[in-house]
Amino acid sequence: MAHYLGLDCSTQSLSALVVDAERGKIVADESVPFAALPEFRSPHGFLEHPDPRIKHADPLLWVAALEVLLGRLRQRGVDLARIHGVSGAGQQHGSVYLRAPLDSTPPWRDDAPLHEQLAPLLSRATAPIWLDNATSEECHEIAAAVGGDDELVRVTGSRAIERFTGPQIRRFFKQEPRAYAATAEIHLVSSFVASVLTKTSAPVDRGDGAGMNLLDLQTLDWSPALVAATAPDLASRLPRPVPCDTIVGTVAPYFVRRYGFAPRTPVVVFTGDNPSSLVGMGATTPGTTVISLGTSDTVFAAMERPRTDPRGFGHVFGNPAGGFMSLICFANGSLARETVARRVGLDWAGFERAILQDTKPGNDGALLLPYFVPEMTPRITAPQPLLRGDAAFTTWRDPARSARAIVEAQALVMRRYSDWIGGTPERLLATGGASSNQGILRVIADVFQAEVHRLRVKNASALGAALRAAQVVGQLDWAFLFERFAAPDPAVVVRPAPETRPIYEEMGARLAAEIHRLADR
Ligand code: ADP
Ligand code: XUL
Repeated sequence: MAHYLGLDCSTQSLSALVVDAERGKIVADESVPFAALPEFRSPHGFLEHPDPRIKHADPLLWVAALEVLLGRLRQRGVDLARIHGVSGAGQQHGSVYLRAPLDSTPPWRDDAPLHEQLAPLLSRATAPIWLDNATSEECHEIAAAVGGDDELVRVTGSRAIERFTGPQIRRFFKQEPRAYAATAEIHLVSSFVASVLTKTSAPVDRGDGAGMNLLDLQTLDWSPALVAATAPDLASRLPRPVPCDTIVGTVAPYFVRRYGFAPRTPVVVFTGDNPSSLVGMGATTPGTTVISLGTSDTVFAAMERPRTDPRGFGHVFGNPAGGFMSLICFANGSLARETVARRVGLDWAGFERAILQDTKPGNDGALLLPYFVPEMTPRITAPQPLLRGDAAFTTWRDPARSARAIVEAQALVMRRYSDWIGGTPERLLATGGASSNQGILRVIADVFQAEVHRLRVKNASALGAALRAAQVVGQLDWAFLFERFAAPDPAVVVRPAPETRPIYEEMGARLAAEIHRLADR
């Protein structure tokens, strides 16, 4: 039976999912949290920096994690020779800077870890990731050069966005012009990991490329005006944008020797973690809204034609199954929930109980604005968690209401800022690490007044990658794959309580007024 491997290089971990596509079975599900590689000093996937706006990761961490992950799969008895095709996903927007294409380097040796052999290839030691927020100036410059943010939205589906790759490239060029000059190729996280796996210069998937402020959604190619506005001679440094069903190469001999892949195993272009999750959730046709509760919280849905957010916070990316997807991203997702849980001394089981048993919708008037790190939706550059309520609540002495408060506020902002993607959804699909928390799903169902479903597989992004490999290499159609892998878990359906509707309408209005005071103009 043909097996397919999906990889997901996300913010805090690298995961693998192996599927037996025809039999509808998950053969292996393995993950390496970056906290398990302490030598890279990135327990949450990025390096500490004195400037809180700067969030960079060491790309070699991802290479080291890939080796640990493949080693673990082997140890668990997964026969990688049975893999007929590989694809993958990466956290979006992050960029990796190389002195030379990987295929121009001498054959990789087996006597030293790969990340050590790749170190000299980096023209920039670190990769800015999507949490980085340091490029406001560059965003203004790029927008001004092309005639304003409205023009950027028209061409790329998003205004100039701090975490997007174009502004990040511009900042690098301005701050380190010599290192920029020494850069031959600039990759997204997705195309970097695919390049490593194939030892080639892998192209960029258009769907993920749409998160760079560089791709023209009409031509599906780099926009000459934006490329010119971003940095000199950028065109020659960007990989080609290709459709999502492109086979970009085969697994490199190094991985064949070390981990037992069959020679010439095909690799399908890697995409962004959100487009990949759209596939993993079986949500590639319009009508279902996905809420992904990972490091970031995202809300997204398939759409046939690009539609843009009138408030300017949302984005348009490519849908791997054809057409486009809308996406809204909230930086204060899991890390904000974790901060609250830690501050009031709750583990996740306690956090869940606090919501389901110890508090009630509306939280007796308590409100907590969830802004611990700079937020992109809405734009808040000077974040501070804001607490409104009685004295016990506002001094963090009420753990149960703190837990409910952060989740209620997050769900309310998700609803408010996703209203443009197509009315009130009847059905939501939840994924990501925090979707295993029933308390969180309950609040989301009540706030959206919609049924929340969850899939059996937790890692939708890695699953989406494996399914894309099966669709392209195995020529299996989407309906066949979704029926087998993306059916919601019938045991997890959270139905909204209709009596909570007015409570959340009132609370939503209060929250909007508070946000109005806090958000940048
Ligand atoms: P990413 O793909 O962005 O790296 P994941 O989707 O793997 O993130 O989610 C990781 C996050 O899930 C952790 O930061 C943690 O806060 C959260 N998480 C895990 N289990 C629970 C739980 N039971 N309740 C709430 N949050 C959880
Ligand atoms: C989407 C975004 C994040 C990253 C990390 O625009 O920035 O969702 O893809 O998951």
